[in-house]
Amino acid sequence: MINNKVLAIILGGGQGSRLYPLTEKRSKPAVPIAGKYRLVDIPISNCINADIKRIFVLTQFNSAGLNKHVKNTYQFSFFSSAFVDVLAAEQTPENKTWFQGTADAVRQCMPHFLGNDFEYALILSGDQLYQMDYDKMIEAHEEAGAEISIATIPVNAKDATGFGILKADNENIITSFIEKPDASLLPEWTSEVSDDMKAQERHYLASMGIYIFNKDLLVKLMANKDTMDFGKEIIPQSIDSHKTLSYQYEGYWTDIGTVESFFEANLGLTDAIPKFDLYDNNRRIYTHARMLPTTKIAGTVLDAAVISEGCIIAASKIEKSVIGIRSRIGKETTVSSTYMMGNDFYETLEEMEANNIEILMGIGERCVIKNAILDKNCRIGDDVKIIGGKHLEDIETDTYCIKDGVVVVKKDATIPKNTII
Ligand code: ADQ
Ligand code: ADP
Repeated sequence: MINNKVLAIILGGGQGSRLYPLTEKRSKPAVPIAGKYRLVDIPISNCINADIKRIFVLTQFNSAGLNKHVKNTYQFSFFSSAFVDVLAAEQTPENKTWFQGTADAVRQCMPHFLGNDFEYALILSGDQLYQMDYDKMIEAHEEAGAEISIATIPVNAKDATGFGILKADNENIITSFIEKPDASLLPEWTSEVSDDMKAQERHYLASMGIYIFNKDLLVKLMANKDTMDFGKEIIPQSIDSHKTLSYQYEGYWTDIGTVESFFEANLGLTDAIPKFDLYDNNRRIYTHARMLPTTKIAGTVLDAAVISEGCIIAASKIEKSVIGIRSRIGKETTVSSTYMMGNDFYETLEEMEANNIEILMGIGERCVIKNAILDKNCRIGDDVKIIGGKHLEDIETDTYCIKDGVVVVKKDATIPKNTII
């Protein structure tokens, strides 16, 4: 029973500034992904699939959306020890500040963890898209007699400077580690990798930011109040004195911590065979069971479109786009290369009349939307053109941002009719 031994700790995010404006009104783990899920569903589902069901989610600030989502989704039997608890940074007489880094987040929450019986702490990032069998990683950790294990993946030179890079011996024990090396240092950091990885020029072994720590060691390391970060301090300082295993993974894994990578990962789901497999019987991704009605579509050409439940669509064309729950799209509108997150609720006909709403939730008629992310509950008027692209400069207005060429319409924003972005 792995669940008895392992406590999972999901690092739900610092300030979340790289995902702004998606994190303007919610904490990072609550950001909607893939039409009907939230970021936090990914690591939680990976845990549940590995029979790890005692899970803490650490977040910088509490958001009603995150708490409600976790409470509504992860309900376990009254007689089971399973739980998913959100821990937000809190001011106490000992701690007057927010989490100062990943290790500080874990340190500040240690009293909550130690109230549980466990042998291993599995520390996970909250902003990665992947399906990994953590139970196999725990087995490898036990077999090697390691005190720390780090999940690792071969990456190319371009990506290597953004990760912790390491070298391991023949037994996969880590011998050296450098956090985010300068490009000039890379030649010293290549590793022997499989032919498949070589063919993709992935010569560097990167930390995936997924760690197993033996409980006693974690308690000891957390007693040092000067270390704030795992990648920058704890890991490089520990590898010499504590047996640290590199657990190599070669499946699909991507960071979704920036607007650009988040956008690419979502649109990747429209591929004929997406790298992230939501249709896997054994590695299911869980989310809030909303009991929504089916989607209704009239006169729309759909090409590589991922459409969630409860939508009402009359668009002329939707291509290479992910359309979130309860979305409404008006007639003669075309949507391409766009992630529309959908709506939290339906406006009733009475509400529409009583409030004298001019622009309904969703996208109006005769619009053209391309290279955009539309956050929840936004109202796009008729005849609006939003066409993102790399030629656009980064800007921010009250209702939208442009980041890396992607136009991000903010949550609850209204874009008046005839607007051209
Ligand atoms: P980064 O991803 O740059 O590198 P970091 O910004 O510390 O590291 O984030 C790690 C995870 O912790 C993310 O999910 C983030 O949202 C969360 N996090 C950050 N600060 C937090 C805080 N104050 N409170 C709660 N959660 C917080 C790390 C490692 C690298 C490794 C990459 C792999 O340091 O060695 O290669 O992850 O992505
Ligand atoms: P999700 O679908 O994202 O899992 P819910 O369906 O539980 O979440 O609810 C989404 C949010 O929308 C909730 O916070 C709910 O209170 C809010 N909501 C529901 N109906 C309305 C309404 N008529 N006006 C404003 N907010 C609403």
